[in-house]
Amino acid sequence: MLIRRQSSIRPSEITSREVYLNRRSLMMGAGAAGITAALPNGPASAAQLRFTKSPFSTSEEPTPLEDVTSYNNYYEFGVDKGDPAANAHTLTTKPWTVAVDGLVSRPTTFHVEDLLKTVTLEERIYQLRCVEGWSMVIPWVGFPLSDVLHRVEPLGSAKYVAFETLLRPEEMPGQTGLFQALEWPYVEGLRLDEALHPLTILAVGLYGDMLPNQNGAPIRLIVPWKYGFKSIKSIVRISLVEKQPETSWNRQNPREYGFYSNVNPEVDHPRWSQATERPIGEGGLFAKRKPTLLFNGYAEEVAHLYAGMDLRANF
Ligand SMILES: Nc1nc2c(c(=O)[nH]1)N[C@H]1C(S)=C(S)[C@@H](COP(=O)(O)O)O[C@H]1N2
Ligand SMILES: [Mo]
Repeated sequence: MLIRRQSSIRPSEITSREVYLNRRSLMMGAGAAGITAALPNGPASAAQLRFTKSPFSTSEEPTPLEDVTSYNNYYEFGVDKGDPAANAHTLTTKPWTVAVDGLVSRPTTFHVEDLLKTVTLEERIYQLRCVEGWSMVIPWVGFPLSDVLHRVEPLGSAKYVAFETLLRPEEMPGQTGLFQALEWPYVEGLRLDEALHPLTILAVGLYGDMLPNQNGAPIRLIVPWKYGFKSIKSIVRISLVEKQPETSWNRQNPREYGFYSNVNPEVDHPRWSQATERPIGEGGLFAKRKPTLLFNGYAEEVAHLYAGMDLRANF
């Protein structure tokens, strides 16, 4: 397992912290000048992005790139943590379109390449808390989901946003075979106000480069105050809808995974406590667990969205 994982990581992906920090300070300069274009595609590590710094970033130390790109959940490529890094290189991410449709005035199919020319990319260093009880700190590069939603002009009847991952069994080995962990395509959803919240982003990169395939290339959702499975990868469709949409993990086990899935140390998973988490990249399995925070530490920004709601009933 360890051997397979190591051999699947290109040496170019293993950026030392020092190199990353130098590169980051260089790019901060470029971003501040207002340049927002993405460089041409190629191997992930060769396609650096330009972005500005965001006040929404945490000051926590980012998890090493090596861990961020080798310890993944992406069931379309297998259920083991090393499977996505080993298998996701088969995915063709160019060309790629995202259809934004449903209850909107201007349904639009965006080409990711074109979209990148018209958005202002920001680096958002966010906490990621998986429902399984581990966490990372990841420097994403992306832009607010609201940018795209505003462009299609949601109708008054739109109350929720539904997201869909690519369905392509030819390139996604987890979507074929006898054992199917989930129903495909992977689907997720947010309430419209959650989707429009400034912390909610579409990420196209991490650590300054284009997203590696195992992290959801070329475009994925990041909702930092919710358990990681809400942050759906490799999105092909975003639909504005009236009713609460179905979501993959809720469909699979509604007792264990709710629609909201806000990080909450006081609402345990039926099979384990959610009070603490194991930071990945800090001493492996022997890392000291740290307390999990309400809304993953983003309570000040998002608690108002749930005012008056019973967070136990709406888990
Ligand atoms: N399409 C899709 N999106 C997905 C998943 C998945 O299996 N398929 N796993 C989720 C889970 S459980 C987590 S914790 C995060 C992990 O993101 P990362 O691998 O970039 O850290 O992706 C989420 N998005
Ligand atoms: Mo997760």
